[in-house]
Amino acid sequence: MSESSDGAKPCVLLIDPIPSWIVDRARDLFDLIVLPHEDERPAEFLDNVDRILGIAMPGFARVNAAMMALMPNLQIAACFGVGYDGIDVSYAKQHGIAVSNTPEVLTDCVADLGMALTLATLRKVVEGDRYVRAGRWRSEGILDLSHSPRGRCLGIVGLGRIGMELAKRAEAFGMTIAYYNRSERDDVPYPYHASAVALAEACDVLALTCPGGAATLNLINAEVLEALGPKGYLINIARGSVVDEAALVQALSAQSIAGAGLDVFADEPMVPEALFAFENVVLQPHQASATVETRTAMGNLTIDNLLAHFQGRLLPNKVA
Ligand code: 8YV
Repeated sequence: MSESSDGAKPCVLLIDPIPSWIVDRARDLFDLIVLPHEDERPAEFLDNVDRILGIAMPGFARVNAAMMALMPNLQIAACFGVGYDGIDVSYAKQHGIAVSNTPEVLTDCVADLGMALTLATLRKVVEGDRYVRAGRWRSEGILDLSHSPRGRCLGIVGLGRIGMELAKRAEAFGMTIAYYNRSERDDVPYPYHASAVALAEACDVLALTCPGGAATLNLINAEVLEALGPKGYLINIARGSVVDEAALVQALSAQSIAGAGLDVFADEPMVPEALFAFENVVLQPHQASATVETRTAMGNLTIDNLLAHFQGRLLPNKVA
């Protein structure tokens, strides 16, 4: 079905981790080479670089110009994720390499984790769990009181599909919504703020759902955190690169913000160890879209994009 005109299956490089059942499906359709990591250079890869026509890759894999330049016949990079900031898109465009992603199928799960982090942080869910397990409830009495989301304002940086779903969930918990975007939307009822600083000043919980990449690098810096203030919380389900992590550690140490819920980090899986010390910080291993259901849908969509390309059809999710 995915055969090219000479009858051969197209050769695809798949960068792990992608669920095993998706890898199995891809193996049926493509002549598959699996790389454990984008930095690996095993012989199976190096001996076949000329044959590789497509890449399937996790959103966070760094498929930069040097990596793509190794494969002179590369035609498509299909990203297993909505954020494709790991791909050098301008190199891909210059060299006629198509780029696709997997939007929509992960929107609900990512928004769910954004809400879960908001609740976990404000309501001390993880801190409470640690408190019980350590026997402190018995020895020290009740945990310090937590905070209700009700009546608080959720400020969303990047009001796209995921931001909108997070807004819906937050409204169900009695929160009001405000946002900052590259440009104001005329189709939402929420107040717009013209900068991240202005939004941080106006909200109680600042949630990041914007794309990563150069345009948002360190957007949440010391000034924004100061504007968020000692009663404000930061929630990041976007990309670690959006936050100046040193400034965040500094703000948490100085208690100039109230806490943070973080699913993403600048140099994953390396998490700044300074964050481990804060009881008011909830840490997750970049798992917002990581449910069996969503990762299956993402994997199938990644394959659909590759198949569409090799069969000469329009890509369902072409981003470049
Ligand atoms: C995944 C993501 O963690 O979609 C994204 O942008 O960050 C996640 O869904 C990643 O792409 C999995 O490979």
